[in-house]
Amino acid sequence: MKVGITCYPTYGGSGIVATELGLELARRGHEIHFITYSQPIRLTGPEPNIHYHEVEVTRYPLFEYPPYDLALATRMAEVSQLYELDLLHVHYAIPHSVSAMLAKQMLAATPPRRNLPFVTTLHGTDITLVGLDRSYLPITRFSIQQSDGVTAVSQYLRNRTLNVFDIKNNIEVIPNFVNCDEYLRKPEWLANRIEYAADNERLLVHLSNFRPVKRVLDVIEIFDRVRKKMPAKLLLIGDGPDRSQAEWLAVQKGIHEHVFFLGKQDNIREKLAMCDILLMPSELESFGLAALEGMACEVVPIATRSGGVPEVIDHGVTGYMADVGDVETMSRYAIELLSDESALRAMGKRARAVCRERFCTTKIIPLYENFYRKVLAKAQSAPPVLQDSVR
Ligand code: GMT
Repeated sequence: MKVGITCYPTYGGSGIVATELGLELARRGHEIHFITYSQPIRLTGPEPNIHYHEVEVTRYPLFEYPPYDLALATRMAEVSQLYELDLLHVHYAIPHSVSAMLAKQMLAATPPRRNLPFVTTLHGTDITLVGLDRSYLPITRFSIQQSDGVTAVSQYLRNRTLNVFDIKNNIEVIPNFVNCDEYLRKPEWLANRIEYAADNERLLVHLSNFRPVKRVLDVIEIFDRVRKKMPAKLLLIGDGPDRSQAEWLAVQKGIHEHVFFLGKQDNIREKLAMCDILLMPSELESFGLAALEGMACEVVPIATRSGGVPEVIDHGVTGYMADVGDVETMSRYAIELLSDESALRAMGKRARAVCRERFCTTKIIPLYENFYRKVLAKAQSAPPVLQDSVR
C-alpha cells in the first residue's frame, strides 16, 4: 500500500507512534510518505520505502497566524495525486484530520476525481484537552465524523470520544506498540549506568514533554522521598514548560546534584535500559507510551491510575498505580520495590513479557494493515465525496 502519514514531527508521543508506524510499515514493503512541517525526530536516516515531503508555510505580513492547515491540505492533495497514494493516515485530530478532509475533497472535485480515504488516529490531548476547547470542538468533531476510519490508542480514549463528542463513528482501538527487538535491557547500555549512578545507587527515570499534565513536580516529590531512604539518582528526559519549576524544586529540596536534566534525547532506549523505575505521575494519559517503552526495557513503571494507563499496567504485576497527586503512595511503592532486588528484577521481566505478548510491533502493525484494507475496500465502492467543481 502507499500511505501518506501526517503527525506532529517534533513533540510528543503521537509523533513517535506515527513515525515508528511508518518505519515498521516500510520494513514490511509498504511505500510511506511523511507529510509534515519538519522531519520527524525518529526518522534519522535514509530508509527504503520512506519518503519525506516538507510542508512549506508561506509567511506574509498579513498572516498574523500563517495558515499551516491549508498548506498541509494542499501538500496532502499534491503528494497523494503525484505518488498515487492509497490513503492518508493522520495522527492527532487537530488540525490534521481537517486538512486531510480538505485534501480528500480537493481530489474528489478535480479530474480524474478520485476518492482518497483518510484515517484519523486519536491520541489523547486532541480529545481530552485541546479538543474540548469550544473553538476547536465543532470542527474536530466534524472531521472525525468525516474520516473514513478512526482509531484510538486505548479503550478509555475510544469511550471518552464517543461520549464527549457524541459521534456515531465506529472507533477501533489499536493500542500503541513498541519494537521489542530495539527496546530491551542490552548489557552494553546497562553498563553506561555508571555515568549517572554508583553501584550502590538506584536509578529512576521520567520521560515526557514537561507539560503541566505530566505533573513533573510530583516526580521530584517522589524522588525526594526515595532519596531519604536510599542512595539514588534521577534522570529527567525531555523538555517543556515545567522544566524550570522542577529544577527549582530540586534545588529547594537540596537534591539538585542527584537529578540529571538531560533535555531531549535521541536514544531513549539506551537511557531507559539503564534504569530501575520509571515515574509517570500524570494528571491524565490516554495510553502512556513512555511506560510501555520502559516496560520493554524491564523498567518498572510507577504511575497514576488515569485514563488508559490501567490498560497498559497490571497493578502489582507489571508495575504500580496510585491516584493522581498521591505522591506518598507512589513513593512507598518505589521504596518497597527498590529495597528488594529480586522483586524489582522479577517485575521488570514480567513487564517486558507483557510487552512482547500484547504490545510488540509484530502484534500491532498487522492490526493497522488490516484496518487500512477494510477502509480501502469500503472507499473503493463509494463515489468521490463532492460534485465536480472544475468545468
Ligand atoms: O502526552 C502528551 O502531551 C503528548 C501526546 C501526543 O499526542 O503527542 O501524547 C498522547 O499520545 C501518546 C501516544 O499515543 C499517548 O501515549 C499519551 O498517553 C497521550 N497523552 C495524553 O493523553 C496526555
